[in-house]
Amino acid sequence: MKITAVELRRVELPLVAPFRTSFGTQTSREVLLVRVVTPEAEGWGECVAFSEPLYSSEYIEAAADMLRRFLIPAVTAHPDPDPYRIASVTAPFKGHRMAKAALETAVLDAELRGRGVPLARALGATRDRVPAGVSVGIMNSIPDLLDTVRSYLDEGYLRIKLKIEPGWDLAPVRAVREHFGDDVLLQVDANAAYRLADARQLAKLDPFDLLLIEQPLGEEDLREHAELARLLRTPICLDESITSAKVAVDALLLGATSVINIKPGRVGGYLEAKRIHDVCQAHGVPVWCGGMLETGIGRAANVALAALPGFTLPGDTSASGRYYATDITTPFVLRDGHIEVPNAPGIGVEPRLDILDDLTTSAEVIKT
Ligand code: OSB
Ligand code: MG
Repeated sequence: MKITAVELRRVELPLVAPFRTSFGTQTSREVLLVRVVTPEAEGWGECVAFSEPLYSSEYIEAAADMLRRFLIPAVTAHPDPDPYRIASVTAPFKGHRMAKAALETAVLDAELRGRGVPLARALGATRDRVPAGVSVGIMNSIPDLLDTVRSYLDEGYLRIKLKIEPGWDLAPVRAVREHFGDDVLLQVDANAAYRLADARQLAKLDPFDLLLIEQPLGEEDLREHAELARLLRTPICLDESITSAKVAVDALLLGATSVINIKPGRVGGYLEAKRIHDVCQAHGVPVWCGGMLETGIGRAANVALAALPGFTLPGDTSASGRYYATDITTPFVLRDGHIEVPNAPGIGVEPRLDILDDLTTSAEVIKT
């Protein structure tokens, strides 16, 4: 494989509605895209880092710097930068998994397009559509929340996830259960907003039959999550803490988690994500595909991953319209509560270059 150029492009898309989590409120999404050019094809990767390091330590400016100064030079200097070799080439540079994932995905996309192979097939997908859940932000009031949840259920979403934080946990869960019943697949996500001392408050969620509680404690709090798991009936599902397949195994063996949210960007790419899927599947541990408010580029690849057989719970793989009025690819739509898996080569979608150009805030091409 030969890479002739790599482009780093930054775009900004307004969100259809503000999205509030325990770590902040977003009204638009700044995105870093990586485009890899080879003689045979071009490939795209979306870096899932946000503008600020509030979800994790990574942020867009650092990812771009990392790519420009270390990752792209190391990969393009390699005589044969095969996608399956990228992780070992970038391994000497510590951390920065979201930056590494974006580059690996772009190279993988280019290689698969060159061979005419869809990403879903390359990863071992067994389905042609995936069930869609939706993540519902913290709202200003319970009536606002109920209106929002009602409209998502009307659209056909098959699972609701409520963002929670201290002061917005029991009341929203109770209200949603009271209004929409016990049959709604319901889970909550705290984005690390609690401490182990909050166990008694979190145990009050037990009667509501939630599928899981996502990342109640801090990213590095594996032991505390294991302790909390013994105090709750609701299963714990780690998100932020799971940074690799190795950490996933450690967390499972410690009893810190019994379900895993797989986000390819957080773990360094789709190949590592598949390893987590494989080890969880072998041990009967359910997984689902998380989201980072991706554009159609990142969403296409997530949907391919979510089509693997071990993804037994609906993911945060919502339709494009849940996030953006205008997406940079053909939008993903909800049909019967499901999203169709792209079956064209590579990630299977093309960026709409006119829209992409309009939303681009900066671009740089690194020639090799
Ligand atoms: O914790 O899963 C999360 C969005 C941004 C950052 C972190 C998270 C989320 C979501 C929404 O919950 C996921 C999505 O719909 O893309
Ligand atoms: Mg989460």
